[in-house]
Amino acid sequence: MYFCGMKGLVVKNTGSWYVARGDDGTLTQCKIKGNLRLKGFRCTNPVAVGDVVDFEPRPDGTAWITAIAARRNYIIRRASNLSKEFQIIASNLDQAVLVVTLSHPVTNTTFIDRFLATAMAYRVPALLVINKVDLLTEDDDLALLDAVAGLYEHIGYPVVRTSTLTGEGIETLRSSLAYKTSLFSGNSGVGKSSLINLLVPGADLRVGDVSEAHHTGMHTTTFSELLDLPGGGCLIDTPGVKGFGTIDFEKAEVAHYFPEIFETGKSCRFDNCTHTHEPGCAVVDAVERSLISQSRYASYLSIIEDDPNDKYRKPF
Ligand SMILES: Nc1nc2c(ncn2[C@@H]2O[C@H](COP(=O)(O)OP(=O)(O)O)[C@@H](O)[C@H]2O)c(=O)[nH]1
Ligand SMILES: [Mg+2]
Ligand SMILES: [Zn+2]
Repeated sequence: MYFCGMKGLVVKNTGSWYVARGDDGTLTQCKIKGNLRLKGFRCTNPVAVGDVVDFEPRPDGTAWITAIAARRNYIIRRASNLSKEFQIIASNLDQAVLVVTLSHPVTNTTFIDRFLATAMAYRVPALLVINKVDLLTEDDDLALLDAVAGLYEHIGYPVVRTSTLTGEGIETLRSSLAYKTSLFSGNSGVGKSSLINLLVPGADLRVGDVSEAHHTGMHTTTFSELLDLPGGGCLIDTPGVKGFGTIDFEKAEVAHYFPEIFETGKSCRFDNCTHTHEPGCAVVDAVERSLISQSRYASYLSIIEDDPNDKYRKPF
């Protein structure tokens, strides 16, 4: 037998199997060879949806993944809160989409800010989708919507307001996703599956699926799938992965991932200002003068206070 290696894109990860798609569109079920390991960190699942891999077909029609092509970027998270093991959620992304809602359910801003900071740390541009805007009808609700959208737009994040019920914003979202590989994330119940069903005809994802709750506990396997957009580009759906705001940042680097805090921090008296207690802190001053949002600053503090005793985090 001659070795006949093939190349493919990983389009599905079930936890025990990966599905690789070859250039001709054929799908092959693959497993990892035991010796395929990632350097630098312990990882329960070294291959991710979005990876380009070499695979070696076996007589039974399945294959071994033998190599992973260098990744442009990737997003990982802890396998569980206290775990030292990591899961790669997806790789080679053009953007990370976070779907949020301001009611039913309310997405908390710390969750949003951690997501945005983490995406930036991984050098993946983020897009914020505010879904269920049809529920926002009272003046107060509309003012809140404008305030939240305005806050993130002002910082530089693209924001799309959508409703899967009325169709508002769906075309705008469609064009923001065209020709790109986008990770789709968000708390359960915000309408991810509903949005994907509109964007990917035939996706047929279950809507209002409460069983997702079972996947949010400890030691869950990562199930993700790449779905092709009809006009070009694709979405990576990761049911059970709400977000990825749980990586360890080095305290001093957190401000780098809050663009407005980073910009303002250039005017602090001390170069190594943590924007907490130092005299002459331009950030604290800007928060007091409402030039930086209270909620963003609170999120910043919550991240730097995460685990002060943590050792310097190894670069992944
Ligand atoms: N009012 C309203 N409800 C929505 C919208 N999008 C989704 N829903 C509802 O929200 C619930 C959760 O939707 P689903 O797509 O399963 O959310 P997921 O958990 O993020 O995948 C379902 O009952 C949907 O019908 C929307 O734009 N407006
Ligand atoms: Mg869903
Ligand atoms: Zn400062």
